[in-house]
Amino acid sequence: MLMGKPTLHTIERYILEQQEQHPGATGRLTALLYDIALAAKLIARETTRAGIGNILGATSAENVHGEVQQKLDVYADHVIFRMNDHTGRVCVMASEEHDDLLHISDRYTPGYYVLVYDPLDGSSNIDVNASIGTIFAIHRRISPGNGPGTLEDVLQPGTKLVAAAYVIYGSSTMMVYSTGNGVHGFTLDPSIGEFLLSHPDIRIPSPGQYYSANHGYEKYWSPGVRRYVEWLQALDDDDRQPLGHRYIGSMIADFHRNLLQGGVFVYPYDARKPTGKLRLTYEAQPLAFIAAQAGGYASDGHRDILTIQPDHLHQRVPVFMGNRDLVERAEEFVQQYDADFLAGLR
Ligand code: AFP
Repeated sequence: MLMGKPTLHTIERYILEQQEQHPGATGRLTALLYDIALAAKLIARETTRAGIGNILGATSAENVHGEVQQKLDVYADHVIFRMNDHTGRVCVMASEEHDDLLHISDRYTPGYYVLVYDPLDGSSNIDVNASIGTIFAIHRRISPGNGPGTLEDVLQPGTKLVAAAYVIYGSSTMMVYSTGNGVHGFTLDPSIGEFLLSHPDIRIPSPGQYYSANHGYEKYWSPGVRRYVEWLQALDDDDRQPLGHRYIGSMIADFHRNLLQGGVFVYPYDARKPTGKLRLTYEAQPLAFIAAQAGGYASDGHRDILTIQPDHLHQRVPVFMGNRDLVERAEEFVQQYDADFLAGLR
């Protein structure tokens, strides 16, 4: 008897249904999201075999940030590019693993969308079997004409994003995406190879339960960040409950937990890293877009991350991201206490 059972939504069906709500839609974005989901399945297949295959371990190549690339990074980067270089849907790509733009071969017609991705974030966690992820950001092209996309197309503020998604390879694989109409999460059923709707219309619960920050760097923190974290720990008030602390060192895993359970992710500027570590276009913008669509907020301490106009491809940005009230509190602390500290970093 099937009556009364909830409808089974594959990611393809769900994306299509969302598209049908927009009568003018051409289907190009829908198709691009399918391609991304397919790339995610291929990467998930390899990440779950990482411990048994010879794919485990680092290659000798370094990426533009001087980090040793893992073999899975190389694989994920390649799969995403190859999945999107010939479809006629994308005019240019940018990957966190490459110095420069990834151009579409002149054998193929450049498309209308711009795809920016971090193929495997948190890759230093691969060898210890902790969760890792892939992040995608999609813009419309803004350069005139139908030729190859340009740097201008990639360097757009987050307010111009058409869609953002991430995939987390954890105890299960999940894809979470937004096209500006809420945030929806799908869990991969490996037995049928399909992403099934498991988390419709995700909203960040309030009050937030957790904060995520690398306490190992506390000695480099600014006075504002220190005071903020002490406030999260409720050190100033015996009667207030502290937030729990969780930090994996894999932004997707920390972000995903805080999205589902409420909390704030903090990767600030500090005495060693005046602009923090995380990349604006590859990591901060797409996750800020998803946070905002789930009712949350992301700030660099002074302004909404989505409003920042990037000026170069691998730009870094300080990040405070999660429940709106917790992020706004961070802004208050850093604006009150960090003016001198920041002036000293310049
Ligand atoms: P890797 O991809 O090199 O592992 O870096 C991951 C990351 O960009 C982000 O996912 C983490 O939140 C952050 O770096 C962790 O950095 P710290 O080790 O400095 O805390």
